[in-house]
Amino acid sequence: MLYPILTESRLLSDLSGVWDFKLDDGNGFAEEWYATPLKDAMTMPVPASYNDLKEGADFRDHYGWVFYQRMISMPAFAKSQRIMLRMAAVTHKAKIYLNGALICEHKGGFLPFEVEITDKLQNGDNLLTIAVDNVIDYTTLPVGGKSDMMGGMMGFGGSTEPSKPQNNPNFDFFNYCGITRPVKIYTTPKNYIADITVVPQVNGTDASLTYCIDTVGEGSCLVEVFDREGKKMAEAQGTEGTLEIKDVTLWQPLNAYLYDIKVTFGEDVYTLPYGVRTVRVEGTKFLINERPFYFKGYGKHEDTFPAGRGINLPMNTKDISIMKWQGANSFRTSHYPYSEEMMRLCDEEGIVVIDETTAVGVNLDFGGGANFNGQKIHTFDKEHGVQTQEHHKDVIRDLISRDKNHACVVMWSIANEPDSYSEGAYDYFAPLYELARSLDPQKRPCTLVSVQMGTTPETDCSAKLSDVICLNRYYGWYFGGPDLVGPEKSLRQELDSWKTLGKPVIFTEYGADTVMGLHDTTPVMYTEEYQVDYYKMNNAVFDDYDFVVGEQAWNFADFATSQSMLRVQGNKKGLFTRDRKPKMVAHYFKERWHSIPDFDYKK
Ligand code: BDP
Repeated sequence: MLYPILTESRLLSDLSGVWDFKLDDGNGFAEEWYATPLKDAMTMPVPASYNDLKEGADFRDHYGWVFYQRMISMPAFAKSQRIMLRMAAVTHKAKIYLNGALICEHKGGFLPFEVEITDKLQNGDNLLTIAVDNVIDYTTLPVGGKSDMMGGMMGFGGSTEPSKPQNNPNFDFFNYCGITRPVKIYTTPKNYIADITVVPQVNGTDASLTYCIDTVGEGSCLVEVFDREGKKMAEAQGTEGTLEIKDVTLWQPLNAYLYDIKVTFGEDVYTLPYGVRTVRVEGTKFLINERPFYFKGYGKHEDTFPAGRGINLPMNTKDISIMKWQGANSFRTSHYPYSEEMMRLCDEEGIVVIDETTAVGVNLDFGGGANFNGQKIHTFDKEHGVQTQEHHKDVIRDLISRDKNHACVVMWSIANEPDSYSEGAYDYFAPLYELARSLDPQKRPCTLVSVQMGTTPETDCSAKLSDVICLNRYYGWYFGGPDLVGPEKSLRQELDSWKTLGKPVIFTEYGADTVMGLHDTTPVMYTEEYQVDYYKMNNAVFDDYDFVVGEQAWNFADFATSQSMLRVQGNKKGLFTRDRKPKMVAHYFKERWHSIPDFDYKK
């Protein structure tokens, strides 16, 4: 799916601004709130998560639908064109109404969808209503549990009956929702470019790009490649073909180079920024441009105050600047696809990305199996377990369709900490890997991010299915700690067992909650000193194993999550605070990462 841009043939209008807004009181649909201007509406910015923008727990923790509304109209000169309404992310479900008529529905809160409105627009003003649902359950991704997962982590299992219906995230981040990314209108000519796919191949100093242009209607197709100075480097005719670039400048981690691929089809013109690089796994090495790469970075969140998960362009820019300050080269889009703007920025800035789906919480073992009111239900139990596989496929389709051309994306993460070790896991995941591999034109490596639940290469289906083994491990935090000697031993034992697979291993999470400002001469848990000792122990072990090809700390920054006794106003495992101030450990990592080269770290 193409990112909407303004070109010589396409008009683009961003509907960001302050919209009318109302929480559903249970009567919204029956009273057809979408059909007339909302009564007693409050103001609400789009895009943003709404939760932190007005006061009170009832507002923040609202369960169910909300309504957003505004007027739209199109200039007469645009009416000869094809007019599209495009939502970049509505969390988690959306119903779109135009002048009271339902024109589109969508499930899944982190990927774009669009609807043609050419023939639906009236002259003059049109009432646009977007109803948004935040309910998560066993059919959604992320998964909502039957009872409180974080409470379960304390060992109490289940909780007392809540006073009203509420979401129980089966994951550790706040269930922010709303219209979190831009809503845009764009036009195309009636004959138009629907999609562009480009696959790079590098031969010595040259590259050949195999391309395929999906078009609708009649027209001839021209594809041209320009370098940064605007010099034409290659061109080809037709909707399929090859573009040969002599003396190619490769896209490199932290040394990005983007060409412009300009596609002209009849009257339609679209320009795609494009980095040329290769990615593959060989033995225990992760090769970018045929050189062994070492991942230094983090799991992140899209989480800032007060926008919640709402897009925050300045913070994205700041985050990448901090990453470079620290000597990092990569991150994982834990635990959902990030905004298209962030992906474009990573292309531009040379940040390497592991691109994750919204599949978090596909695991009913959390909280000691606290789900289903304390009864142990198998995650993949046909009747009572999760019912997410079909939706999971849709998410993979939409994610790859959106991100397939990004140079920054080097691997797909099919899920975070799923139950990949129980009966039914292989049958659930094997088709998903197959789908991802068949859809990705660049055939990037695929992984899932493994949970520390006694999973071993024998029990974890990731061992068979993944090209790279990604481990989330908390030796010295949830498992051991404050003693670090025992955990170190266990970590080494575990790595010895993964060694036999002959695949590369990346630590995609390891970390310790740390409240900025807590200090002690003898480190105790939650102090900045303990966080440093924790990471020193883990990193020393990683350094001893040559098949460990990456370390991504959990988390880049502190972030909001559900309340529990384990969370001190949020998850505090950040190397930085939520407002991006460095904890002591940030300086430790800065020194470490600047001394580790991006390539050829481990021979
Ligand atoms: C892992 C999850 C991550 C949590 C983290 C933690 O993947 O989402 O935030 O643990 O406990 O299990 O901090």
